[in-house]
Parts: sequence; structure tokens; C-alpha cells
Amino acid sequence: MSQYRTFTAADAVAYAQQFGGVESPDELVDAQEIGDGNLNLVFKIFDIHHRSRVIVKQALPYVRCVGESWPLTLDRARLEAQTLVEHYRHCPQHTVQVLHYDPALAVMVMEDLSDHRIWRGELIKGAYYPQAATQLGEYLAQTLFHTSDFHLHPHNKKALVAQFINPEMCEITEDLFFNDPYQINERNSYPAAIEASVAALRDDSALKVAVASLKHRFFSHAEALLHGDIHSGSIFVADGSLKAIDAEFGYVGPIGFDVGTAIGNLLLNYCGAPGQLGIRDAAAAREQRLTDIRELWQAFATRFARLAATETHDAALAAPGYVEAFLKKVLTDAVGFAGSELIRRSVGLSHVADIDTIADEEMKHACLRHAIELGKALILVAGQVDNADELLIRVRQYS
Ligand code: SR1
Ligand code: MG
Repeated sequence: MSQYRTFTAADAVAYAQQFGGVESPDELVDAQEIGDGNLNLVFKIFDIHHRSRVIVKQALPYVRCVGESWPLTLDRARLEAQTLVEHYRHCPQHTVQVLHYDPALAVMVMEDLSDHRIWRGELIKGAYYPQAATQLGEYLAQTLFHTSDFHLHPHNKKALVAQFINPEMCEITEDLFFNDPYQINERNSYPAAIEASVAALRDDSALKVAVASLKHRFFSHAEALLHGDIHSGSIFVADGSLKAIDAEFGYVGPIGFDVGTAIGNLLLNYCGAPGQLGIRDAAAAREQRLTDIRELWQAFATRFARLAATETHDAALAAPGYVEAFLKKVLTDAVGFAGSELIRRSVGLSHVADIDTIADEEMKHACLRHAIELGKALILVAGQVDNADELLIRVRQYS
């Protein structure tokens, strides 16, 4: 019989005492459930001095934000823990540390990052972390290069693909990114005022062909072990520090998906800024997001190319000029995936606070329309974008 049971706060404390790796486990006395994501329970565990010491995260057998009517595999806890462990091996400075995990209880214990804040909230406030974009580019390069065919022996790469088969979580992405916004679907959620923009998505056959191509790549291009959901809510920041969390969508897929999700979320903030900040601050925030995107791509592509120059084991993939050609393709993919992230966050089930928390309804609708139009444009022009400056020109053009 399965050992699984849903944790109470007391269970989480007891679990942390046993597996938290702290020096005086009896001093762990309290837990607060802080999960604000769509899927899981997350407990912060406090000691007798009310200092938070570790995090206990448990997967629920259903989608938390929807309820028991949408069952979901508990295996995602294993996939999340193993993705984070693998990414930590290659980029410990930018990956949360998993201290323990138990696939039967679908639980993991992680380092506490209370001295960090979720990047999305900071971006919305207009707080600037000058190193964050470069650090995110570094995280993406290190984790994606070291889990790709550039670096791994072909046998190990195939074993990695098998280890990270993640059909149920991939299906969520497949539906939410590439189907729902382009059809009438009960999961979609958007204000009636933007119906014309959404209806235009359903009627655009060229767009649907481009989205089909993106979905096909997501289905079939096993390039590297992705984080799979690297939006600004999956990233903690502090002065000079950035840590990725929440990797339950991890699977071996197209590198451009992770890069594009990261860029897409910076662009969601770009679209929402006029509704969140005063005119001058919003203009500055927008410029900052474009700089962030340039820095992210620059850091990613430079590091990936450097790693490829010294650590590519396959003779054919080491051919001079190949990695540069590959990175152009990654950017093209990333632009398309960024566009699909903009659209699905505006039309679909899971909105982001960058736009969703805008108080003025008309302004919110304008920001949603902008995100949809920008997303559509990026999906359609992705094939023509092969450097970061060209991407930024396109973003300005559709703003
Ligand atoms: C049903 S899950 C909805 C979204 O939340 C997660 O964070 C992923 O982004 C997913 O697409
Ligand atoms: Mg998440």
C-alpha cells in the first residue's frame, strides 16, 4: 500500500527534524504553509528562535489551483528533485540545494532561501537586481550544455532522456501553451473586453501553423534537461545572487524552450509595467527589461559557446562553426516560445501578477492586448530573428 499521505504542518516539522540535516533537530518546532504556486504544498520550517531553517515541499495528487477534479502524478516530486539535483551538479551557485527527497511521500527538503525574494515580485515593484539577467543566462548555459549531446556520451544522454520522461507535466505545457489559447476552451480565462484579440488568435491560420511547429519541437527535440518552467516566479533573487527553484516540469526537450520562457516572462513584465508603475518608472523598467533580455542572451550564448569549445566530446558536433549555427537556432526557437508564453499567460489558465494585479481595468486590458499582439508577432517573425538586437528591435516595433 502506498505510504503517501498529505502532510499537516506537524508532519512537516517532524519530517524536517528527521531529514533537514540541521544541527539540533529538536529546535525545529513550527511550520507555516506558504505555497502560493499552482500545484504543491510548501512549508517553511521554523526553529525555537522563529528563524526559518529549511523548506519542506510536498506534491499533492491533484492540481492545487484547480482542485481534485484535475488529478496529477505524484512522480513529479521525483522529477523535480532529480532535475534540481542534476542542475545543482552543473550550476550550484544558481540552483536551490535539495537536502533530501522521498518519492513515496512525494516530499523533498530544500535549503531555506528566506534571505532571497521571488524575482517576479521584485520586477513588479521596479526593484532592480543588476546581475540577475546575466546569472540566469549562466544558469541556463551551464545546466543545458552539461545535459546536452555536446557534453554527454550518447549512452548517458539516452539514459537521461529515459530518467526524465515526464508525460503528465509535459501534457500540461502542451495543452496550456500550444492548444488552449487558440481554441475555445473552458480552461481559458480572460476579460470579455479583450475578446476581439483572443478571437483573432483562433482565426489566424498562419499563426496556428507557427504554433504547431513550436509544439512539434516541444514534443520531439530532446536536446537537454530543461527546467521546464523557468518563469520569474520560479526564481529567487538577492543582492548578487539568483537561485532557480520549482523544476517539476523538468524533461529533456528543446533548449530554446527554457531560454524562451525566461525571455517571455521578462516581456510579460515589460507589457505590464505601464499598469504597475508611474509613467517615468514604467519607461525605465521597460528599458531595463530589454537590457535584461540582451544580457541574458549574451551570457547564455557566450558561456554555451565557451563550454562547447572546450568540453564537446563528439567530434562531429565539435566542427568549427557548428555551435554558432546551433545557437542561432536556439534563439529562433526561444523567440517563438517567448511569444507563446506571452499569449498563454494572457489568455489561458495561469495568469501572472505582472499584469493580473493591475488595478485599473482598462489599463489591464490594454496590457493584456499588448502581450497578445507582441506574442503573436514574435511567434510569426521568430524565423527571421538570429541575434538579440534583432529581437529587441522587434519588441520595440510591436509596442
Ligand atoms: C496547472 S499548472 C499551470 C501553470 O503553473 C505552473 O507554474 C506552470 O507554469 C503551469 O503551466
Ligand atoms: Mg512552479
